[in-house]
Amino acid sequence: MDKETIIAASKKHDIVPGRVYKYGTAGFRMKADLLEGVTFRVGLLAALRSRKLNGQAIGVMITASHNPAVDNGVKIVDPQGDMLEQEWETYATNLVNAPTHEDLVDYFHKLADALKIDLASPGKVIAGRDTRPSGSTLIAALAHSLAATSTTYVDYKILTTPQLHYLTRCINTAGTPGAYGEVSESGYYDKLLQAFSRALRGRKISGGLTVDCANGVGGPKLNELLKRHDSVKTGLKVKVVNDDVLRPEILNLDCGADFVKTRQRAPPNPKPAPGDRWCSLDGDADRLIYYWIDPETGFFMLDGDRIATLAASFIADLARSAGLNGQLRIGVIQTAYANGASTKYIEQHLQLPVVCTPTGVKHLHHAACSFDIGVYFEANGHGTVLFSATAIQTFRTKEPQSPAQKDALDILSALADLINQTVGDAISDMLMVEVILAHKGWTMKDWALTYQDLPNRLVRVEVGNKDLFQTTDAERKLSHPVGCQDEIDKEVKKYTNARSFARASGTENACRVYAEAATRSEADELANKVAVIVRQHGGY
Ligand code: G16
Repeated sequence: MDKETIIAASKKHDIVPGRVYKYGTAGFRMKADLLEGVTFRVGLLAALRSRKLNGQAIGVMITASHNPAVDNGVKIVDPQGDMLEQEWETYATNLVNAPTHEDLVDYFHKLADALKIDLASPGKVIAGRDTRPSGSTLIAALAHSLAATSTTYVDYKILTTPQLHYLTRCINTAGTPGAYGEVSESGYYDKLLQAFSRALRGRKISGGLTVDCANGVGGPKLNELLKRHDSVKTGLKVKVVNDDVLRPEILNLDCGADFVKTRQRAPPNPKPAPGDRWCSLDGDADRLIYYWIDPETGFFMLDGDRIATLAASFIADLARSAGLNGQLRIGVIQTAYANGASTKYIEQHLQLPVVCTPTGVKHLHHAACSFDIGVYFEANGHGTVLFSATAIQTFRTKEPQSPAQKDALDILSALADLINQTVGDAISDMLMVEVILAHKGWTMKDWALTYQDLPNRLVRVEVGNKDLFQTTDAERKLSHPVGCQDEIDKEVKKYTNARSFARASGTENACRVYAEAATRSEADELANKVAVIVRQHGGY
C-alpha cells in the first residue's frame, strides 16, 4: 500500500485540528462539519480491520441517530453485524487523532505491523447512511480512503442502521450453514415479512398502529416494507406519520423515540387520539417506544423496559410450552436506566435472571451472548433478543410431543428469524411486539397493567467538562469527581424508594441525570437536585 497515495488522499480530507476525537458509545459523533477527516480515517481503520479478519466485509454506518440534523456520526460494524471489538476502538481513536498526514500513515503501518496484517491481501468494506444531507460528503471521504488502500467498497446508500448490520452479516455468512439472509435490502424485507407471518401462525392483529418515524430514514424504509406486506392476511394496518425526509431540519424535531422517551409525552404533531396504538422510531430506526393515550388517565409510555418484559414473558412461556423447561437459559440484560419496577417484575414475577451493564448496546449485546436466549433492551427502546446457535438448533430439531409443543417450537423458530440478531432494530422489534400482542390477545391497557413503573425523570445537564465524570458499578455510581457521589447519596436518602445516578453522555457534550422515586414530584425534585450537584462539579 503506497504511503504517498494515502497521504495525498488524506490531504483532501483533513481533520479539524485542535480537537480531541474519541470513538464513543456510538462511534464518532459530533457536528457534521467536523467529520470529513474523521470519516476518511475511519475508512483506513475499516480497511485494516477487514484484512485482519481474512478479508471479511466490514460495515461503516454514517448516522447521528436521535441527535439534531446538523450532527452526524460514523461507526464501524464487525463481520457478524455486531459492534466494533472494543480494543479496536482505541486504534480508531489513535488513528483519527494523528496530528499530521505523515503521522497518520506511520500509525496505519505500525498498526498493521503490530497486528500482523498483510496489507497486500484483499479487504472489503460496505457502507450505508441515514438521510442527513451531510452524509454524502462523508461517504465521499470514506470512498476516497478505501480507494487509496485498494479496498473493495460497496455503497448501499441510504439505509437504517440495523439494515447495514443485517447486510454485513449476510455478506459474511453467504454460502455457509449460518447464512443469515439474502444480501440485499429487499432480502431484509422478505426475511422479516416471511418470519412475521410464520410467527403469527394464523392469528390476526387487531386495531391499527400509527408509526412516528422521526422524519428519518425509518419512514421510507418502513414504507418499502409495507409495500410488500399483505395486511389482509396478517391484520396489521399501519399508518406512517412524520416520514418527511425532504426537509432535513425537521429530523427528530418534536417527534421520534428519543423525544417521546425523554419528554414522556406523545409528539404534538399529529396528535394521537385516545385509545389508539402508537409507536415511535428514532432517526436511524434502531430504537422503538410504544405509547397510547388512555381515555381515563392520559399518556402512557411502553418503553424499552416494557418491550423487554413483554418479550421475555412471551418467550419464557413458549419455551415452557415447547417442553424446553430448564434446557435453555433465558436472561434479561438492562442498564442502570431500567425502571426499578421492571427489574423487580423480571426477577420476582417472571423468575428470570437480570444482568446490569453500562449504557451502550455493545455492552448489553455482549452480556446477552452468555444466555441461550438473551433479551436485551435499554430503557430508551434500543435492543433485541439474541438466540444462541444451540437454541435455534433445538427449535428446529426437537421432536414435538403434542400439537401445542409443535406450535410453540414453530413460533420460537419464526421469532429467531423475525428478531434482528445483529443489533436493536426498531422495525423488526415493532413486528415482534405486534406478534406478541396478537398471541396474548392484549390491548395496550393489558400490556400497561403488567406492573407499575416507579415515577422517573431524566435530565440533560450541560457541564464545562463532561470527561470529569467517571463511573463505576455499571454506571450506577460516580467515582469522579471525588465527593460528588456522596452528595448525590445524601439527597437520595431523603426520598422514599429513590435511586439516582449521573453519567457523561457518550453521544452528546453533556451529562445525564436519572432519578426515580415513589411519586412524580419526588422524582422530579430529586433529579433537579442531583442536576445542581453535577453542574457544581462540572468544571465551569
Ligand atoms: C447510542 C447507543 C445506545 C445508547 C445511547 C446512549 O444510541 O447506540 O446504545 O443507549 O447512544 O447515549 P448517551 O451516551 O448519549 O446517553 P444512538 O441511538 O444515539 O445510536
